[in-house]
Amino acid sequence: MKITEITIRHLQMKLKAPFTTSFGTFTNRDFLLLEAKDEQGTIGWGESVAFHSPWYNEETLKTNWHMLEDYLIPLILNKEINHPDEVSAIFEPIRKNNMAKSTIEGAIWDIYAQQTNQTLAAALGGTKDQIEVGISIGIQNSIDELVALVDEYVRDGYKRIKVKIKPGWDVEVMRTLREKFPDVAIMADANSAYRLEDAPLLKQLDEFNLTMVEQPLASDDIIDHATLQKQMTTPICLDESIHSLEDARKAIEIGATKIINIKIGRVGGLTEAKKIHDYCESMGIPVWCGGMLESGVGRAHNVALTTLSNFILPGDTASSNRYWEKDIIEPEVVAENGYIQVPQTAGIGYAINRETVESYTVEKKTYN
Ligand code: OSB
Ligand code: MG
Repeated sequence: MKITEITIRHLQMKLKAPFTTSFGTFTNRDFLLLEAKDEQGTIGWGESVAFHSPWYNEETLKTNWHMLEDYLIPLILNKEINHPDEVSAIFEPIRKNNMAKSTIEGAIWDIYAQQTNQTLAAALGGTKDQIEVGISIGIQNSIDELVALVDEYVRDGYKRIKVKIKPGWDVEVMRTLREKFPDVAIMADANSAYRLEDAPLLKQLDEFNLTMVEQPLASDDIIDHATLQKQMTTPICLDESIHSLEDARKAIEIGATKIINIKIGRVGGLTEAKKIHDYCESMGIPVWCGGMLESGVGRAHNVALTTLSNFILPGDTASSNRYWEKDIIEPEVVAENGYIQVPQTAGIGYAINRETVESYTVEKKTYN
């Protein structure tokens, strides 16, 4: 295939309810949507999961647009590509900027799957026809409000409840949840809110039989995570620290992580995500698919990736209607009893509603 035209749109979608992490609160999701067309007219879609500001990692919507416009799109346009796995080699001269790279790579995977007349899931080597999902709940104003939300999502059938924690919203919150929901799979995500000196506090979480604690310490510190893991029985799962197969290998080797959260954008695309998946499988490390409050396009990529065999634990890819009044895909992603049915049409498997896309578009530009 040869990509002959790329359109980038900045979309802004209002979240149904604000989402709060240890870094702050979102009310809107601003992101880039990328549409790529090849010489036969096949269209593929990619989503940048970078946020408006650099709180999760150093990338932002604007740095992604800059990287795409000035470096990545020129490297891709009119180049003969036989397989999406070649994209990472084409991008090798560009360091990091993984979310920007992943945006194009995802669209190329979509085109490749359509041209080979298979689902994106099958193109990746996935085998499941349904995937198990959990849900991630932001920090709430009170424990009572959190308990009410957890109750609602447990009734909805979500297979695992993840709760954001931060200093002052941690041990008592988890204790209450465990008391109220003795049999539910519960985990906590700190988004790097603690330091190794908080180990005595974090160790108290061991009482609550949590499935895991996600990214308690700094994103660039797998060494302290290894030290902490030696002191805790609850498995540590790394999110922000893992940008590549090499990061995964080192973190596993030093005992910093027993489970890995794979996010396609954070690791630079589906090809690298698959490599991490395969390596973790060979090492007996379970993985699950993280979420970045994606629109339907990113959600579709997550669903496809999760069909690979070592995605053993439920991911964060909840129903579209947990986030949006109206998503940009048709049909929307629906979790029923904690399962999402994997779409069976070629490519990402969901149609893009162009009218809805336009209604959320703040800015757009075409490159050819
Ligand atoms: O750390 O997994 C995270 C949302 C935004 C940024 C980082 C994270 C999250 C979530 C929500 O936990 C996942 C989702 O529902 O998409
Ligand atoms: Mg996380």
